[in-house]
Amino acid sequence: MRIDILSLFPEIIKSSLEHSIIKKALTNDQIIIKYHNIRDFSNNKHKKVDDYQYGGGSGMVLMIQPIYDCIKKLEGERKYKNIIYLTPDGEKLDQASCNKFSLSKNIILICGHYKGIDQRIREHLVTDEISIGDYVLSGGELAAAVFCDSIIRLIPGVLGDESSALTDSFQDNRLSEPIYTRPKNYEGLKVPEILISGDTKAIEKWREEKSLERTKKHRPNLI
Ligand code: 6GU
Repeated sequence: MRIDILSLFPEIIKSSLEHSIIKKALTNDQIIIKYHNIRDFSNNKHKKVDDYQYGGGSGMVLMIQPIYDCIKKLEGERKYKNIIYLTPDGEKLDQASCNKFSLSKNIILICGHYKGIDQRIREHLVTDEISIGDYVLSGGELAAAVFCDSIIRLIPGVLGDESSALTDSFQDNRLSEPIYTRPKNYEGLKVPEILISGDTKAIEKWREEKSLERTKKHRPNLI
């Protein structure tokens, strides 16, 4: 998979993706991420990328030219199935859409800033508009990092234990069960006896019950 990210602040995204599992996926070439600074594509002699809104209103808007030219250049090099604009007024990202996007070969991510980007980009070039939740961030960069992390870990072979992405919360509309590790007793805080019983059938049943209990409590809408 290759992801091309258009942003005014690529460093924010880069620094979030250079650790742990995602770093390893990058090093192993299981994923290629290319960063494109929108400012580098500005035709303006001062490298201007934003302007006032037509019709009046507060806040600057990212201009069509640098984003349009950058996308057209990339599209001249390879085919993109998804050209995604990250925006709080997009469709909410969930595990089902992460699974879908993780199958894509080439993806473009556009990170907005200020008031947002010129609507013509959204109407004519963008294929998907994605939000990561019902709150507003100062820019699309952190959302892009969240998006990349959530789909890269789903690429086969990226997680060491192939089954572990399948047992994540949400994969079957259930939150994951409580987990424990050594020691069995710390300052009187004990691990549930059943997990140490060796009775695998009973453990499986307990995990399912706990998962359902947690889902009912925190996210009843999933049931
Ligand atoms: Cl994708 N962008 C911004 N700026 N804020 C958000 C978001 C995206 N998703 C939730 N809030």
